[in-house]
Amino acid sequence: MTQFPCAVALGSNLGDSAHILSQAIATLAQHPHLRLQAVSPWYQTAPVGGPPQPDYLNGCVTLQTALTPLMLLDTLLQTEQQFGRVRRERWGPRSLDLDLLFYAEQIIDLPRLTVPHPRMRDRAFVLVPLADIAPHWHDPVTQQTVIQLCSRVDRTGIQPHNRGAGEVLRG
Ligand code: GSY
Repeated sequence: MTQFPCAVALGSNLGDSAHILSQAIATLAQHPHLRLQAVSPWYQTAPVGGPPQPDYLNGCVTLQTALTPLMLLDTLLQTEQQFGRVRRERWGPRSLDLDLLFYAEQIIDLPRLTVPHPRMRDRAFVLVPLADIAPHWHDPVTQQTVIQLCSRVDRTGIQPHNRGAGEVLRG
């Protein structure tokens, strides 16, 4: 079966975010139809938008899957719910956010899903960790690579987290 390379952003600012992110990645890694490829370092990031809220912990993963984009979206939503995600305010704090950024180099425009993620190009909290693991991924909409997109965003408020993802994965 054809495997498609995908990139997913992770974020958390409620609860023990480092633990939640590492457990979410462990859950995705155990999924029978997902093959985890790379995990970025974590970054502590100032919140963008919404009400006053705590800093986020953000990171990205790349994976391979034969799931369709909507099946992958549903898997990500189920994983969010497993970690207590309750959708309250649109831009409010959350225990776990999983956003599908890229599905190969496909452009997808469905009522439930837009890929590449429509706001990722403005978000340093997505592009900085993504550039660590997929700098040459090609955005099919802008024709820019991730490293090019990353060079255009303001990194103010983005700091490496003292507990990197590798350490979290090792327990
Ligand atoms: O869209 C993801 C949730 N989110 C974040 C986030 O993950 N990180 C930062 N720094 N700000 C955010 N604002 C929202 S909404």
